Amino acid sequence: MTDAPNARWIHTAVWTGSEMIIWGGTFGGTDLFRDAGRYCAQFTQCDSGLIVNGGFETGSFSPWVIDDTNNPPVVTNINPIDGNYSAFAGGDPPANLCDTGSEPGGDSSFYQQFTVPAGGGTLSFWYSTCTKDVVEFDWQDAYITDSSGTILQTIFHQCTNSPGPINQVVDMTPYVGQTVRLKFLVHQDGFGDLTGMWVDDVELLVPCGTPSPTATPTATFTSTPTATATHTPSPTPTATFTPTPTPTATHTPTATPTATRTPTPTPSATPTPTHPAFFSGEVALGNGVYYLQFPNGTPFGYYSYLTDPRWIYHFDMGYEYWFDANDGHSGIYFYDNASTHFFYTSPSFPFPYLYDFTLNTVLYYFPDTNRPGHYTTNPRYFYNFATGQIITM
Ligand SMILES: [Ca+2]
Ligand SMILES: [Ca+2]
Repeated sequence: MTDAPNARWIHTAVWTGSEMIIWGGTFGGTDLFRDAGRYCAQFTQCDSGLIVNGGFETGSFSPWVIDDTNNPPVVTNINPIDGNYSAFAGGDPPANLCDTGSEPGGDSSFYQQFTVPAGGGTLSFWYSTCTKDVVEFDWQDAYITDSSGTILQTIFHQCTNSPGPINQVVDMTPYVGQTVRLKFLVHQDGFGDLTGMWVDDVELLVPCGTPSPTATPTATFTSTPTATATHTPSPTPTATFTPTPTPTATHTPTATPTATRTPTPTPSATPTPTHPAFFSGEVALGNGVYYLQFPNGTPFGYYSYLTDPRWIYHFDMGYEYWFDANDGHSGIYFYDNASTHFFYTSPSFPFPYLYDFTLNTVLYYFPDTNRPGHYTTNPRYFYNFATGQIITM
């Protein structure tokens, strides 16, 4: 398992099927209650299918793109890493892949372009190499580039002789939502001492069970939430709530909030009286984890109460400290730990609309379209009604 959390005891851990979520606990007298996290288990990773023909078993490159042609890369059945075929760049194919021979001067390269899904995932590929030269003159490179070919990350730059295949992995979380290329390149100097590289089994690994993304996550955020009603939150701040809000936010949810606001159902199981009205209807899932869906059908999501029950750990929003708005609308103020902003929201505001007292505007918090019941996280995407921009924070 990778990304294992620090050792601790008296903690809570929940296995969601793809991630271990851990919070609380102590170790060596240190209180780790703020040291929560989500941990991916390597053994649950599956091929997302986003990289097409990653094993080159079609016997050709498509949809890989051949970029530099000194020499043109080939799909070869000579010394394949896995299956019948691997890709090969450099050398002097088909006569001579390695050793010495007729060596062009220049680059031999190919790439595949894809959009990194929410969560990023892990790029994995296998390669083997051969050379009669040194890195000052010839090289075997792998890159992450943007869609214009500008290098974002050099995965390796080397000149090695490694016939035994090597597995290389790349964390793609820095590129979530970006359209990038995975590019392989061999450079030769034309002296006659050849250099080459085989590539095979290229995959973007994601937690097993993740629906394979069909669109870029950014594309789903382009639509502006349409609004038609006017809502003025009239919070009555308590003494503990320092910023005196005078919100006159105009925002416009599609549904008429009053229509959806029905008397709060009184669930037979759940909430302890210490949880404010906002959380009415929450369902205890065990191990201290709750799931809340509002009467209008909108999920609030998954969260747990910390030792101080005014702190919740929301699986997507992060840490939130709540104040009951006591406004008769089950409204709530959140102190958002990640942004240090104060929010107001309620089941009829309705969440995921938030009034941000620092930005003085209504925000719309974007759901994660790939994970029902979840909202965007790492980064969190919001629509800012004051600027008309989508922001992360
Ligand atoms: Ca293969
Ligand atoms: Ca050379």
